[in-house]
Amino acid sequence: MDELKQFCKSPRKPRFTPPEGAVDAHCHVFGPAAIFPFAPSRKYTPVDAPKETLFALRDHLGFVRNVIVQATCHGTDNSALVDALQASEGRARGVAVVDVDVSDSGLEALHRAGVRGVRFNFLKRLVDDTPPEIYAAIAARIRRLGWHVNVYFEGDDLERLVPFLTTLPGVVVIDHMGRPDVAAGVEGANFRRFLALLEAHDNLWVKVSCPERLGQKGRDYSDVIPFARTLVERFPDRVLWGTDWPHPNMHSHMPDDGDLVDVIPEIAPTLAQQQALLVDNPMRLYWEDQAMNPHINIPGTTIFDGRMAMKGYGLNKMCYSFNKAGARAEYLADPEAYFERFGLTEAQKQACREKDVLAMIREGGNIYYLAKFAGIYKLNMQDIGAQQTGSTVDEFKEKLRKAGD
Ligand code: 0GY
Repeated sequence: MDELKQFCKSPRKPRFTPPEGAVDAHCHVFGPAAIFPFAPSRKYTPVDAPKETLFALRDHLGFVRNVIVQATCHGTDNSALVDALQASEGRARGVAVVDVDVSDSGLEALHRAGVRGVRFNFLKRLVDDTPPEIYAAIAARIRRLGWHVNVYFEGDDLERLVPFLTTLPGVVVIDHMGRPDVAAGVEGANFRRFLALLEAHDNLWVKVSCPERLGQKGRDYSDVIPFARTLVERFPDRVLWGTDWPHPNMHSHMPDDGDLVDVIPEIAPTLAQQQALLVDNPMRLYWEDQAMNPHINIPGTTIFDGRMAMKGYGLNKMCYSFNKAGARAEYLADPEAYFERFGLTEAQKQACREKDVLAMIREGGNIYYLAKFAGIYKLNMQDIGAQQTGSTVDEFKEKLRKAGD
């Protein structure tokens, strides 16, 4: 069937009302080509889908924010994306596509505009091959900014990509449920493998999006719903939802975005699931500074919440590895190489070098995992307590003894 170019110009008003502050976490802007020309290397040429139309759609569907993902037709020229972010009054964040030799100042400018991630695309019909080592180098470059990696691949490519995906540091967001073969059902081997992967790697997030591309029944999306629902039930804190507007490269039908919004209560039936999917999860990933954090101001206390868990992910994972004697020996032989392996930030590395437990906590270290780190250096609870209270070990012991009198 021929490619359908024109997106639905007057989507219906959805019956479902998204929760307050809802985020459409996967959509694009195209052009306008007269101002932001498409990339010469592109594999398709879409119709213009400018920011004004996207923002009007956002309001019409009952959403408040967008995450705009750089589409392949704009290559690594993120100008249309940046223009939309800057016009959004803080209500859009972006996922960019960058070359490995992008300058640090170029990355910082993207960050200031609102970019919070980079996208790696593995679909042959959309992009030429990029060697994994190039993607790995980009992933290393963006860590400094706290960005995540967004990956787009077909279900059949999952096995081939697992070794690469599981070595990426930080959060990795997988587009469109990893594009499962819907005909195989949720019990199919590939989807079960996908679930097992998410179970084993809690830095992997997933977009429960794109029923219009994955389904086999045209506008009836019922065959896709079990996949999305399973993911929302199993991983409520790691799922995102998006319209995928303006739906490039569609052949079967052009979706009405109102219909897509009405799929949400079927994949996330409870209010708690809807709140996590549409508000809390995207806010945590893209508007970290504004995400709900009711206990943030307890004086003198570092609150270990979801935000801190994300910040400390690499550090805690490293400490967890110390359960194995071989890992402990490897660490002691070359701590710097070991830090790199787990993608520690400079502040985390410095805290480890100085064995400064309080600094490690400030950098997202969870005391449960840090105890394993302390064990390596034969620090006991009194050594750590002394650090935490700013006293010597003897003073701390004396304090404990007195408290027991
Ligand atoms: C999507 C899906 C597609 C296209 C792109 O970057 C893109 O060109 O992502 C697709 O054709 O499946 O997420 O928009």
